[in-house]
Amino acid sequence: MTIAAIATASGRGGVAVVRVSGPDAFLVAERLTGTVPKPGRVSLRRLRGGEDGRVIDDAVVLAFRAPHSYTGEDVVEFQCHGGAVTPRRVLEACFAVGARLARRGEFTERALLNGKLDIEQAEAVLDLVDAKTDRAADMALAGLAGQRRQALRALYDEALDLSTTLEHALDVDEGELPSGFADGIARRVAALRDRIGGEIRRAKERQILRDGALVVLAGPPNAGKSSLMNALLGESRVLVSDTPGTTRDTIEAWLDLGGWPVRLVDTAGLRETGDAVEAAGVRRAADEVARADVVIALAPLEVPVAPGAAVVAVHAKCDLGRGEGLNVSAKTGEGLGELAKAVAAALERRAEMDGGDVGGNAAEADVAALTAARQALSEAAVGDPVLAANAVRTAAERLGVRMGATYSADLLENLFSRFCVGK
Ligand SMILES: Nc1nc2c(ncn2[C@@H]2O[C@H](COP(=O)(O)OP(=O)(O)O)[C@@H](O)[C@H]2O)c(=O)[nH]1
Ligand SMILES: [Mg+2]
Repeated sequence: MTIAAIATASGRGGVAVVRVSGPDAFLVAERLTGTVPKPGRVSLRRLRGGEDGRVIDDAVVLAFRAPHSYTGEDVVEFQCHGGAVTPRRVLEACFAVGARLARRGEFTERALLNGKLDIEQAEAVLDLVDAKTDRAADMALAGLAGQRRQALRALYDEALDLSTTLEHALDVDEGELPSGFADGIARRVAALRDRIGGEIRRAKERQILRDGALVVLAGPPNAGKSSLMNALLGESRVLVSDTPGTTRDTIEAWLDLGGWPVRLVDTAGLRETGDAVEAAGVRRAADEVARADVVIALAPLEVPVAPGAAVVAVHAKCDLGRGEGLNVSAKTGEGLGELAKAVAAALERRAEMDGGDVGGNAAEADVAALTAARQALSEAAVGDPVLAANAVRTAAERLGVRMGATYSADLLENLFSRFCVGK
């Protein structure tokens, strides 16, 4: 079945792309333009549609023959004028000659089914579209190039090779082993552990870069939280006033902090209050603090933070007088750069930490498998050759889970439901 969709974001724009994929893609193009498009050639064509065959646009037409296309099928793309009307009319013209509307992620799903992409690369496509910082986009591109898979494969191969070597050694007399055999094994095990550690760090970094980190400003009313939010954003996003209790709800904005995509949240000042609305705001503030990856605390915190969360202690309004912690002033800008650096450093450390939630995406599953493999390798250091061989084999198996990974229908559905129509 031939599918079609508007691949560009909706709204007012100079150009929009209508993408068509499937066995009848070239036929669709022929019906709209009057000529069969030439693969690999760019042409400017008049598009006709509607019941009366009226002119609907002049568009640039690109054609790709299977398998040399994004989906691996015949693909035609119309680069038409943007806006609310033209792309819709081009799309409707495609429907009129037999195409149907693509589901979310269906182009990428077809690419996956036709072997043009693997699941990691399909995820990377989504990450690239969703990327909020340069660093997040670079990470997605590395995933698209298959770097993550290659790194895992290299670790798996080494674990497997070590395991084979050890098991072979169990079968021969100790005297027949080359001198320094045990030391050599110990060195390789240690080196593999370190490499796995590096890969865990990268997988965690991928997770933070994908989801964004939650950074929460917290402290008593009038401490200067909203002013600091505005100063960090470089714009007047939040209302600032000398009346305590001005901010009653949580207010958030995306921010690039040293390449880390950060959801920065300003909260109601933490205090006892008789005002019901303010009290609800204070509860919300405490909830955000409890979830935060990093809390920027403008006073000692009296509410709990999540395990592993970092607290950056700040002395605000330092233009009025200096104090403990990082001295910052929203008014003069002093210390803002240092604050951004401190938060970025806290996120770096968080990427290095062990543990963490294990949920539905590939990065999280990688972290779990890598952590289990590293744990198994710690047990290989005990010196007993049988135990060591078992431990290394377990490590190889843990990594292997992520190599020949099979994916359930649920996982695929979950992945593609996060795409937009047209991708
Ligand atoms: N001198 C000075 N005053 C500040 C600074 N930051 C905030 N203020 C003032 O402190 C008061 C409370 O600020 P606000 O950001 O609303 O605090 P919040 O209640 O913690 O959100 C306002 O009158 C601000 O103008 C600063 O860096 N220097
Ligand atoms: Mg405020």
